[in-house]
Amino acid sequence: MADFAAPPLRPFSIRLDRSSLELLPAGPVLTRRLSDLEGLFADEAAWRADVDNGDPIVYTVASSPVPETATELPQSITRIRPGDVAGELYFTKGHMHPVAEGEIYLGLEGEGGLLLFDGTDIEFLEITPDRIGYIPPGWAHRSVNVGSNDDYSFLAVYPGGAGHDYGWVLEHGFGARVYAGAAGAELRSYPQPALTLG
Ligand code: S6P
Ligand code: ZN
Repeated sequence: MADFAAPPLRPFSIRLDRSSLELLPAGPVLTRRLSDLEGLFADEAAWRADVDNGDPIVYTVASSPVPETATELPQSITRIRPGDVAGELYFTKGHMHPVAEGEIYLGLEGEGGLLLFDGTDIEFLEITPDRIGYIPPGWAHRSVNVGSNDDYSFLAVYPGGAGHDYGWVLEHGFGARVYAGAAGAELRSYPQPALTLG
């Protein structure tokens, strides 16, 4: 499998292949199955049943060779499959950057949502192709595929020294969950009732 390049890097260009949605040259690819998302879905029994029934891939993260080291600026493409666990739409684990630094996401295909939580306030940004979502420092972020049939893919560009704190999410949650509703995706903040999106 391709690996990250070792600093110091020389200037180079990266091609975004529009048909395959790959970054070329490629770096490592991370695959997250449903079993990797333990403790994150609201309905734990339904999550367990789906894990036992094939443990599907929920998302992949394909990086360029630019490494996650301080002062570098890595990029990756996340592709989230369509699906849900008892109505709760497939999402990424979500994390906080322990070194408070910003990040941008650029929508590439499908319909996505960017759920943000700073421990108090919740924001939800709709991310479609060519739309950029800005993640300010201090906001935990999780991506959701809100489309019913297609993959949702986006390009992330982030500071290589920001780090990824997944424990913060297990401790604080996101303040809201995203479900498939009759009229589209529904953001259900807890403990408040549902809001219909779009
Ligand atoms: C990195 C950036 C993304 C995510 C990716 C997977 O800072 O936010 O590349 O790593 O979307 O999400 P997660 O929460 O599993 O890292
Ligand atoms: Zn991030």
